[in-house]
Amino acid sequence: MVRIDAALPFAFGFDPAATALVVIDMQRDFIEPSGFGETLGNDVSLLQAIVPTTAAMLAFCRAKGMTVIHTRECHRPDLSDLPSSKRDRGTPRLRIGDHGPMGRILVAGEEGAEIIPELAPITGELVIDKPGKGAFYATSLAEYLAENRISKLILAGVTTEVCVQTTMREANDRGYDCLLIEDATESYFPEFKRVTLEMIRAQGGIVGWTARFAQLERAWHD
Ligand code: TIU
Repeated sequence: MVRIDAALPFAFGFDPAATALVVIDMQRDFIEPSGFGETLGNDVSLLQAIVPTTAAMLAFCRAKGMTVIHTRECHRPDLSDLPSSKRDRGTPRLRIGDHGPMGRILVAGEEGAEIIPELAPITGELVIDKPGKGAFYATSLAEYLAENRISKLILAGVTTEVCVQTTMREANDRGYDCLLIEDATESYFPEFKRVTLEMIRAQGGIVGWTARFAQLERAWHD
């Protein structure tokens, strides 16, 4: 059992054999210029700041033999899993499925939908393609976790208040204890990240826990 005493709002304990690291949507479309994130009007450079910490955490969890799962927000090439409400929302420069410099925006198999090379999955790691913001909606994630007897999740990735928070809430409702790593998640809106971390751990951990990567590392060595 590993116990992070410094986690908020109180200590987070977990059995590494029954815990998975879930890295959410660290894709070129969100993190590099000319992808989905930028077409929505965001400054994607903000997200690049968490890449070194996320890479270090990935290496650490792999070395400890933990289950690692990656997700990608993307759609089938025929867009049959893309509701018109999602495609037609707002006035982006390019819409999902349109051709951009990294291929078709947020479409499976295109360059932009790939996970950035620094965080590329390795053999044996599950990669979940998801059409929604949450990783449980219309995916096999719940079945995979049950089959592998996973009861707790450690989360990282982007963006904090959109896909990460939605996934964490979906998991929390399904009975998973969830820990979000503060310096391995980021938002295009720093204020949204700050308040999301606060709302997750408010009311006695209504959605779950948060901690920094160094606190996770230290807990393992104590
Ligand atoms: N726009 C935004 O902040 N996020 C998304 O659209 N997807 C994810 O968070 N992955």
